[in-house]
Amino acid sequence: MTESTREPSTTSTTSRPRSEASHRRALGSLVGGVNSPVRAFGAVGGIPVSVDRAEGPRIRDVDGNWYVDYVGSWGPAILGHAHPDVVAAVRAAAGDGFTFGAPCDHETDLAELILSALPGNDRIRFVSSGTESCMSVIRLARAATGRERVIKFAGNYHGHSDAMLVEAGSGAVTHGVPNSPGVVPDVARATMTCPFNDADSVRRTMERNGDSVAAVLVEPVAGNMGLVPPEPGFLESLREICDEHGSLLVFDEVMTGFRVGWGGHQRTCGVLPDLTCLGKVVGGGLPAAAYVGPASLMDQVSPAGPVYQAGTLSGNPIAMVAGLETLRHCEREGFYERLGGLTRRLAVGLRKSAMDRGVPLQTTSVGGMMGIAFSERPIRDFDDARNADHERYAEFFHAMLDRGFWLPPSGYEAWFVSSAHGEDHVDRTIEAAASAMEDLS
Ligand code: KE4
Repeated sequence: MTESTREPSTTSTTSRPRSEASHRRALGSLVGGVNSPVRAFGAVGGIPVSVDRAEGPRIRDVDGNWYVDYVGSWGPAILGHAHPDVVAAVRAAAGDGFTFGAPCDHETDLAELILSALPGNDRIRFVSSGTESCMSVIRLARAATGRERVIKFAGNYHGHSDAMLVEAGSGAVTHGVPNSPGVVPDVARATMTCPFNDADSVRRTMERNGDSVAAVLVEPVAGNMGLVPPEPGFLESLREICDEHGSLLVFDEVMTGFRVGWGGHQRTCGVLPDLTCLGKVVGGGLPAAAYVGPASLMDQVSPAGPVYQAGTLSGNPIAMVAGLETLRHCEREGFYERLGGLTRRLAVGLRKSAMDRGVPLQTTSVGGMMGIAFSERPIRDFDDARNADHERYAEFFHAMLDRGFWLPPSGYEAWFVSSAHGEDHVDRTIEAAASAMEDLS
């Protein structure tokens, strides 16, 4: 998840006076007026739109405008917003108390369901965010291997822990340098970055550093530089390379877990990681994430083992119930076939609209997630993603917002379709996009 630094010139033509007032007020107390940077519209310009309600596939702003939503709160809303079954389950659980700070069967219920979807894993630890999941997994990998270094991929985002806020130098492999003030250079140096879809760069890195690399951490389908699927053989090569050098392979499936299919991409691609990070969908929209692995690794985490990790609200009973009810819907026969078909319909339709108008647009979909890039050529890594036309994306974003469609406010983000979307929503989106593309400069 990386935002362009260029200030786009585009702003929406629709006035949203209440959103503007909300944002002005928020600026007086919330840093940047938001609680997560991407919401601030930095990559697309204009005033962030404030929301007061969402239902099914739609979201409503404080000026009363409804939009077909393709952000889905960045992935969690896979059933759409306020699904009645999830609302009912959360209401019932809330009546029993919000948090106990003690073991609760809801945690074990969700744990067993998730582990049933990820064969080869028999332990899970719930945390409250994807950042915590990825941060904890790195600590565990370092403890389990006795090694310090980690390899990640340019354009992959694993939350905001220090070790993960690392920008590669130019080109292929380099020792990491911090890409945020406050990240200690020594911490950043332990993180090396390779180009996504370039297994040879990982091989070269390992040949130089293999005996010090604790883990290779990858988004198996990259969703933080637009949507970039792994090329055939890339994940298989990472598995082989890790086996050769005794490093752990970690799939960050915070976004892809239960989004691209039941379990995650590892079920689809057949490459099994040593450890897996989960988040978003598994909490059903409430704060819950997890990391998963075999007992041989996971039982090294406290209190079963010496690797410390803890959390006041970890396994929060209401979040567990929301996750359970959500996954029970996802588990139903045909759920992912329908979701994947709808998402593909959208991707194909947008690309055709663009081609009919001579607009260079790449679209990709994997399961219930999709990506677009205004680019002459397909996006295979972060350099390609950065070279796409993000100004044109910003124009398109506002043109679609004005037409009642809520896209991610950054060309580096993936789109998310929910089971509440129907063909009519998708077809109206394609029509609106065709009209919006007519207006692109
Ligand atoms: P959180 O700490 O935001 O729950 O999860 C971090 C994370 C880890 N791994 C992957 C693959 C992720 O995509 C994320 C978070 N995703 C972003 C959107 N691309 C969250 C949106 C935001 O930062 O506001």
